[in-house]
Amino acid sequence: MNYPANIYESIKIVEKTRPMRAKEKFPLLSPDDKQALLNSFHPDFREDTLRALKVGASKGFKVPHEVANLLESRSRLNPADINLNTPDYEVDVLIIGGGGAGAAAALMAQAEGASVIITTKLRLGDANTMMAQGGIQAATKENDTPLLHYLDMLGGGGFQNKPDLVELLVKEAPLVMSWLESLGCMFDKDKDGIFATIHGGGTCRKRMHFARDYTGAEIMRTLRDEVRNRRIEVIEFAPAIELLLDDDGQCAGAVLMNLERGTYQVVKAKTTILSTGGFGRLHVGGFPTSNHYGATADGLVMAYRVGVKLVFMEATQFHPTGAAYPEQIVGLLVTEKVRGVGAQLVNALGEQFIYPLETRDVVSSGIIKECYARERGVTTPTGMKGVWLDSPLIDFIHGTGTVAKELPAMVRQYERYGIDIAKEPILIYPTLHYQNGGIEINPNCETIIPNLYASGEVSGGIHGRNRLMGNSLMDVLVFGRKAGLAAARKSKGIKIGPLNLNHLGLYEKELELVGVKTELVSPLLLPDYTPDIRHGGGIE
Ligand code: MEZ
Repeated sequence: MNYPANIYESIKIVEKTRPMRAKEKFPLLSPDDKQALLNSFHPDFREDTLRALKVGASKGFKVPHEVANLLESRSRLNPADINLNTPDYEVDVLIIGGGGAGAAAALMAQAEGASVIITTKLRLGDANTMMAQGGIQAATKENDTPLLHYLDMLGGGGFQNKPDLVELLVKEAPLVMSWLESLGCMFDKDKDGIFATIHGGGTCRKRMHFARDYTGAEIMRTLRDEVRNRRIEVIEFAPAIELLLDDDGQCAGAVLMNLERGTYQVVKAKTTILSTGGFGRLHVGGFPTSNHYGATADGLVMAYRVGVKLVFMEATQFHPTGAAYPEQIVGLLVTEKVRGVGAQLVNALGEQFIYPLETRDVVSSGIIKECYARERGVTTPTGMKGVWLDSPLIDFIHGTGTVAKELPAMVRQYERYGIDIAKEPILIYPTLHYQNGGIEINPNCETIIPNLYASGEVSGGIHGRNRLMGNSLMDVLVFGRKAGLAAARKSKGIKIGPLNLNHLGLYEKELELVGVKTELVSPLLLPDYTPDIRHGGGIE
């Protein structure tokens, strides 16, 4: 690769310090030092990141400005334009979202005997599940237990996670691995046929199962095939734009919008599951993102209008290693597996500055500090700063060919731009990766609105303030399955009354009462591309 001179010079320094660093283990931070680092450098703690919500069930709670603006905006719908008396579809379980959580919910709901529709904004499988790379956590090994997994999750989440949700995830995780295998999902195995596993950040055991660095794609491929094989009805390019209630205040389905024609369709449903994913494409704090284009917080907006509560929305996950160079891929994920198999984080002077497998919030804060407080980052031609992820160290330690074998997706991502990551380090900076918080649920995935369920990234509480690697893929499966089962069972004894959209008028009134004047309409559906993300959320 033809690098600009400053980048090239810095690469030479990284190469020089590599043999010495290969023997060096950077010490873990003490709990106090971690907290101090977070307080000073994590974007969640910047004064200008959050603001209190003015209306709704979580009025007074602080959320990122970008989220607050969307929650306090107007509906796309004029209820007078819709005839709710003659629904286009009637179904037991409506699933909104075609990612991992939605697909898992659909499979379980159908197996329970319910009629099921999945409706999705883009295509089935266009979701963050597909884009998760490095692995999925489950305590399947002899030296591991669900209890250790539980403790790691609490440690990662700042000991604030909802314990009953964590318990469910860790206990069901090994079973979910067997379920995936039974559906044909192919994970990497050791020579003896046992799952290959590595560490992720904040894990006390090697619990990360993977399919090279295409783990999410392999899982989503399996689920998508299964949904198709079982002939579950999927309506594509048809985002839900509002939830429906009946006169008893029960959730009763949704209004869909045909993305191509702009026309509406009404789905009357006995139970409704929101699996719409997260908010990465809101570019909270001006950060680039690793998320797919549909991650625009649609589920949060719709659910907030019918009265759900939100939790942990003040905590956003910035994945430590988003691409910082070349410009064309800024923000794309550079999987944590790169560190899991041995790469170190190194500044412009070729020095390690943080243990690479601290939890993500801590590592990201360390990188921001290194770039902006210690000024030991590398500046790209557009002015973005970054530090090195020393990928060639992997082959240096484990032998030539390890990078090619373990990280084929990463190799491809960079070879398009003439960069050989087995020979040249990767320039990275934190990227917006995950919505730690979301809709409050119980272990049955129920929200406080009767017959409305939520699963996957749109829900909150499982990961507390900070999720660990590989627990999102497990979350979408454990809670997707749970939501599907619970909603299907509930739908058997339910009667839904006449449909209404009265909550829209009530919400508008609430906005007016507190003086919110806005032209913004939501759900956003697709990102609004003019934010200035060139500097990667830097703090200059
Ligand atoms: O869980 C994740 O976020 C994940 C697997 C990401 C990654 O770094 O690969």
